[in-house]
Amino acid sequence: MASKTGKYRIQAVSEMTRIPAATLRAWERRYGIPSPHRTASSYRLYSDHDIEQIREMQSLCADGMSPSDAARRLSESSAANEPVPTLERIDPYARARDAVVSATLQFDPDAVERAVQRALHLGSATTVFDRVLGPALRVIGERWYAGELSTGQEHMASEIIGNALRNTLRLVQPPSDARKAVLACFADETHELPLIGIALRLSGWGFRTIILGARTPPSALRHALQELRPELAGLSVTIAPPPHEARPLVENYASACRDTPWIVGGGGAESIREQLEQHGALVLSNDPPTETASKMKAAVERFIADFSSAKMPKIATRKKSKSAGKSAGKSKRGRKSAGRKRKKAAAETAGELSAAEAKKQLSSAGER
Ligand code: B12
Repeated sequence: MASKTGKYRIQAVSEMTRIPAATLRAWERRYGIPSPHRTASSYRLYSDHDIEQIREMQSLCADGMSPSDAARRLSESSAANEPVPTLERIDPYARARDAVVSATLQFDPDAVERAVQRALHLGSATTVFDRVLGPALRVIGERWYAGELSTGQEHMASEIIGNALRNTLRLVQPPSDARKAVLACFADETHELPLIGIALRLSGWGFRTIILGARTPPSALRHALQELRPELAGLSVTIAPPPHEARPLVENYASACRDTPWIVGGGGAESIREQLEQHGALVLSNDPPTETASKMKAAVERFIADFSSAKMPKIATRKKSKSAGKSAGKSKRGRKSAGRKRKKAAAETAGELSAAEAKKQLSSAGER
C-alpha cells in the first residue's frame, strides 16, 4: 500500500498528475478526496497514497463518471481496504465528528443533519457536545480559516448544529422552579453556540438556564437579572473587545451583576481576565475537558456560596440602618465592604482553579 506520509506540495502534484491545483483543492473541499496533511503553516503536503487516489479519480472521471460518484466509489473502497483500524476510526466520537465535518465539506445539509442526529445518540447531551459537536465546530472553524470551506458552509453547519443543540437543551432543562442561571454573550459577540454548551452543562448541575443570546448589552442583562433573580449569571466572550472598549464594558457588566455572582468564559475571556477579576467575576476561559468538569462545578458552587455569604453583611447593615434609622453612609460602607469580600472570594476561587488548571486550559485553548 502506498505511503501516507505527506511529501509533495500542491504544485508538484499538479505537475505530476496534470490536474490544475484549483481542481485538487475543489475535490478536497467538496468530496474530502484527497485529504493531504497540513504543515504548521497550513501548506498541503500530499502523500503517495493521495496521489494514487487522485490518479484513480482522474481515470474514473475519464471513463465518464462524475467527480462526486468517483469520490464516493473511492471512499467506499478505501474504507473496505483499511487494513488496521486507526484510533480515529474506532473512536465513535471522532468518527461522528468527522462525519459532521465531511458532510459540511461536501456542502450537503441533509448529510450534516443526519450526522448530527446520529451523534445525539452517542451519550449524554454534554458528552455529545464536548466530544462531537464542539470539536466539529472547532474543526469547521479551522477549515474555514484555511480557506477550505466557505462562509456559507460554516453558516450552514453552525445553524444545523445550533438547532439540534437548542432542541436538546429544551429536553434536558430542569423544571421551572429549579435554580436559575441567566446566560448571555458580551456586547458585539455573535458566537452564541458556546452558551448552549454551557447551558447543557449547567442543566446537569440542576440549573434551569435562560439564554439571552448574542450581543447582550449590560443594560439588558441588568434588567433580566432584576426580573428573573437567578442564582448565577454567565457571560461568554469569544472575541475579546478592543482594550479601550473592554474597561467600560467590564465595569458596566459588573454593575449589572452587582447582586448576582457572575462567571465569564470563552476564548476571549483570558485577555481581559485581570479586569474581570478586579470587578468580582469568576473567569473560566475554556470549558475544561469532561474529567475536570467536576472541579469546575465545585469552583462555581463555591463561588456562589462565597458570594452569598459576602452579601450577608450588606443585608444585615441595610436592615439595621433601616430599623435604627441610621444614616445611608453606613449602609454604603457596608456595601463597599461586601463588594470587597465578593471580589476577594472571586479572586480566591479563581486562584485555586487557575493554579491547578490554567496551564491545561490554556494549552487546550491554544487554537484560538
Ligand atoms: C460558528 C462560528 C461562527 C458563527 C456563530 C454562530 C452562532 N450562532 O454562534 C458566525 C458565522 C456568526 C461567526 C461569525 C464570526 N466569526 Co466565528 N466561528 C464559529 C466557529 C466555527 C464555531 C464557534 C463555536 O460554537 N465553537 C464551539 C465551542 C464549543 O467552543 P468554544 O468557543 O471554545 O466554547 C467553549 C469554551 O470556550 C467555554 N465557554 C465559552 N463561553 C463560556 C461562558 C461561560 C460562562 C463558561 C463557564 C464557559 C464558556 O465553554 C464552551 C463550550 O465548551 C469558530 C471556530 C472555533 N474554533 O470555535 C469560529 C471563530 C470563533 N470565528 C471567528 C471569526 C474570526 C468570526 C468573525 C469575525 C468572522 C467574520 N469575519 O465575520 C465573525 C465574528 C462576528 C462577531 N463580532 O462576533 C474566529 C475567531 C478568531 C479570534 N479568536 O479572533 C474563529 C475561531 C474561527 C477561526 N478559526 O478563525 N462565527
